[in-house]
Amino acid sequence: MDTTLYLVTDSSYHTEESFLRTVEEALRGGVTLLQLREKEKSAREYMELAGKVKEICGRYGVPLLIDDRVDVAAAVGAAGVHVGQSDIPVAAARKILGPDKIVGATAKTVEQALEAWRQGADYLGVGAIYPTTTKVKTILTKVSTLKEICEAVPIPVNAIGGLNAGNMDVLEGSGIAGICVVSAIMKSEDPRRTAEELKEGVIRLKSRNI
Ligand code: TZP
Ligand code: MG
Repeated sequence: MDTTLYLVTDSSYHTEESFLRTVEEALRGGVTLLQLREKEKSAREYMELAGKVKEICGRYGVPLLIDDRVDVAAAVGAAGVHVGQSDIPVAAARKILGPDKIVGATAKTVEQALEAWRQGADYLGVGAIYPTTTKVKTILTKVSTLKEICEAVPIPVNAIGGLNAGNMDVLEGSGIAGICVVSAIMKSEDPRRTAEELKEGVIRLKSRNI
């Protein structure tokens, strides 16, 4: 699993065709991990879309994770699931999916990060670093907290929230493994180019972390 450039999707302002095209262009541009995040869809609709996205991800060798729904992840044979603080706990997701699947978790404090890691999380998403236009219940997380979390757990930690190629330098020295983005790519006119720029930026940041 490589969390360098982790695309979290939002299909709400796309037709299915433009959504799938955006996903594929982003994968062409170098996205390394992809989470299908659907808040409005029924389980059936979520599954149908997941099947289509999984086929595209498969062609680019990129693991597909499903947000919130462990049942949907299991049913479509996704690579794993991402759970937040109000979703089923990491340990329960792990129990259902087994040791070989990826279970990621959201953490906003060092305590939440340690708990998720102890329960078997494979990576953490931490944020929001900046205010976000994406529909989400979140609070801002200081970069200092992000750094403390990176130091506290031995698993990859990704920053999320309002990140784009022009504002990610605040993450320098934080110890992140990568970034998660939604709108930077999903709302881009050229998702492939945007993914390339973001990935270059993250790789540059990480090289300065050492
Ligand atoms: N969790 C914290 S911020 C966020 C999530 C899902 C949304 C990030 O979206 P964007 O568009 O990259 O700000
Ligand atoms: Mg959730």
